[in-house]
Amino acid sequence: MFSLIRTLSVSAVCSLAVASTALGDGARVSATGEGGWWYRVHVPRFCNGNEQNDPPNAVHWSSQWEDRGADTDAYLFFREADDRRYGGDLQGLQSRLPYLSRLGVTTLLLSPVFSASGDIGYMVVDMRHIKDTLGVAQSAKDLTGETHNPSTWSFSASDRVFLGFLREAHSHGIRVFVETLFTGVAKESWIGDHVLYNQKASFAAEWIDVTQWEPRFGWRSDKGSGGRVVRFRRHLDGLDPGAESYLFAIVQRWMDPNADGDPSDGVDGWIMFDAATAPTGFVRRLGNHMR
Ligand SMILES: [Ca+2]
Ligand SMILES: [Ca+2]
Repeated sequence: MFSLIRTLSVSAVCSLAVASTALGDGARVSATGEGGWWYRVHVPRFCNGNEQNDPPNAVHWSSQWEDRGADTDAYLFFREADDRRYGGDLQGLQSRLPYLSRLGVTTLLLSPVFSASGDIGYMVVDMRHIKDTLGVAQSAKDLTGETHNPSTWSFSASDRVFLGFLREAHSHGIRVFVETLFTGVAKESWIGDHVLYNQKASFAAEWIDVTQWEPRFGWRSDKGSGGRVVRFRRHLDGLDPGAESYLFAIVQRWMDPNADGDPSDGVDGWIMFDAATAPTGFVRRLGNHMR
């Protein structure tokens, strides 16, 4: 059984600078009627299993968060502290699966793992691939010839780390849900870039909620217009049909990675970060597609 969780606000949880957060302090699962423990993990802050993929501004895992060092100015300190990264990744999370299993965890709710700008992962750059700082450094560079056609998509080294993690989690009896933004992409995403440079000739020209082409390209975003998240164009009760097809293909890719019709090798559910603003028809079709 697959599940789509609509969540109205998880940003407060994700912005916590802590290693991990237990959902509801051990609340029993109720959404599916099964017994079990759901456990929320902010992957970049849970466990660093591979220092080779650390982002450049990563600090040592055991460093003291409150140590100001030379920064006596509180504003400068918090600005620097906000930019700190700790290098948590999928290898680290996988190494802790036995521990999570001993806790009785049956479902992991992961913070966004797809290629994204920033630390938290809601500025989605490319949902076709896993973020390299969570898998294998620079692995996205090995990908060539990919378009919006799913037949051109391949798996990067980081993607394969995630698929290995899924196998290992399932072998421990743990389901994996992933969170993401569905109704838009980062301006600097591969889709946003393609529209920006190709304008009306882009394959995604109709996907994006463009407010004007001339004299200056403008788009509707999560912050009105011109923000960092480029919104997919609304169409009837959903999103633009091309954008919906792309998103359905993304869901299929991660729920059945080897495309053999058996979903046991894929993710078990999704958390929809942007449920509050997602068109209801799209949410309904997305849920049906997952089943
Ligand atoms: Ca790391
Ligand atoms: Ca499969």
